[in-house]
Formats: sequence, C-alpha cells, structure tokens
Amino acid sequence: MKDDELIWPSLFRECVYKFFINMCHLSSNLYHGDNALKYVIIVFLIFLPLNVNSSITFVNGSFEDTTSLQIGRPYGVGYWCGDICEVVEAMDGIVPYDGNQMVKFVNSTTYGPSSSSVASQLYQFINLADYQAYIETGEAQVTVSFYVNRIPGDSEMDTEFEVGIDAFAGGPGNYPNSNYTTRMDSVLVGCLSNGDVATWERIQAELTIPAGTDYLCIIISAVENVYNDGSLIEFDGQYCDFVEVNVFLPVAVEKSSWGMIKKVINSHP
Ligand SMILES: [Ca+2]
Ligand SMILES: [Ca+2]
Ligand SMILES: [Ca+2]
Repeated sequence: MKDDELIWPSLFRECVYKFFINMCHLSSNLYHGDNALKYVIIVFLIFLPLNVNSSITFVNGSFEDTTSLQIGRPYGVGYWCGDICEVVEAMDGIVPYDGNQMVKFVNSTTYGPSSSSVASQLYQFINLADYQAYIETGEAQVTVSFYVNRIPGDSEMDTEFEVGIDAFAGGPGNYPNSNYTTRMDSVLVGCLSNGDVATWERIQAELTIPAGTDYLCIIISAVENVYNDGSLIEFDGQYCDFVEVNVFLPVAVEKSSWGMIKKVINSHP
C-alpha cells in the first residue's frame, strides 16, 4: 500500500510537469505563431469553462435508454415525452440506424388513435438558461437532425416525417398546450420517406435562436399525410433513430466577428 501512496504523487507531478511543458509550447506558438493558430488556442481557452460546467442537456438521441421515453406532456429537461410511441429493436425488416433500438411511432395522441390529430410527436426540451449572454446576441444557432424509415405499405401508407424546433421564453414548466404567446420563433421541416426498408432518410432543421429565448423544444414526428385513421392502426410501420442536436454559440460575446463555433451537445447520442 505504501508503494501505491508513493506512486500517485509521482504520477501527479508528472502530469503537472507535462501540462506545464505543453503550456510553454502553446505560449511560444501564441507569440510566434500565425493568427489562425492563435485564434484556435484562444477559442479553446474561452470555451474550456463552458465544457466543464455545461448545463445543456440532451439525452437518449439513439433511444438506447428505454427509461427516458415517456407518454404525455413534457415539463422538464432530460427525457423524451409525447404521444404514444414505442422503443423497439429491429422489426418489419428495419434495423436501427444506430445501436440496438429505435422508435416506432404508434398513435397521434397520448391516449390512442384519433381522427382529430395527424401527427405522432415526441418532444425534448433543451434549457439555455446558463447561456443567456450568448443567446442575447441573437447569433446563436441550433440544428436538429434525425433519421427515418418505414415499410412500403399499401395505398394508405403514410410517408411523411417532420422535425421541428420551437424557441420559447420562460421555463419549461410553462410549456403551453395551445397558447404559444411565449414562442419566440420556430421552424418545421418535413420529409417524404421512400418505401425501401434498407435506407434511412435524414431530416434536418436549423434555427437562429432569437434573443430572449430561454429554452428550446425539439420535436420529431411521423405524420398521417395520406390516410388519417380515426381508429385501430394509425401508423403501419414508421420508425426513427439517432437524433442529433448541435447548438452553435458565438465564439466571444464581445468579439462576435470571430465567427461561430460548433458547440456539440451530443455528437453521438
Ligand atoms: Ca438507436
Ligand atoms: Ca427508407
Ligand atoms: Ca394513417
């Protein structure tokens, strides 16, 4: 045990030494290097604190965790919530795009089939409360993408999927059912999928986040664009997987002319 106690301080000193040496090289490059290298290092140093204490949370983009997919209205961050959907493994001849699981859209409401609703939607909130200095520039951006697939089906087979981003003021607990007065901006992108179960189609939405935005609502859905069933089976075999969310924050609030940097929340969910 005594040897172990001696080893750790030694390793720590070695790490500190290597860190110090690397910092010396960086400092030298900063002084003698070209502007491009200088900016890369400055950007790294600026964003280091954000990476350590990041409060931006986006979870379960590949649906490998069954515990965070819930039915009903969302109230907080850190989970998927929405209409009736199922997390499934490979089925209908469709293999998940990533990992072992994917989502099967089942109903257009939280209680079952309905002729008054045509979209089966899943939501996830992203809280931006700790990034207000960046959001207030009006220059932050977000992209959301996901992959969709479906069975060929018959003449009544629905083929459309959508991805949406809503930017809201206020807290996620105030998420509106029908009152969208706190919505600052939104974007909705649709895609008509093909009937080949071997291919996954990708959809992406992009939004410049308005100043005043406190949180984002990410929406992925399958749409009854061909036949709106009011009972029994609404969606015959529509699937999705691998949702990616990227938020782009200004490099520096005071020097936004440096451009934008990719702030990856979940590059491989
Ligand atoms: Ca998956
Ligand atoms: Ca396909
Ligand atoms: Ca239908």
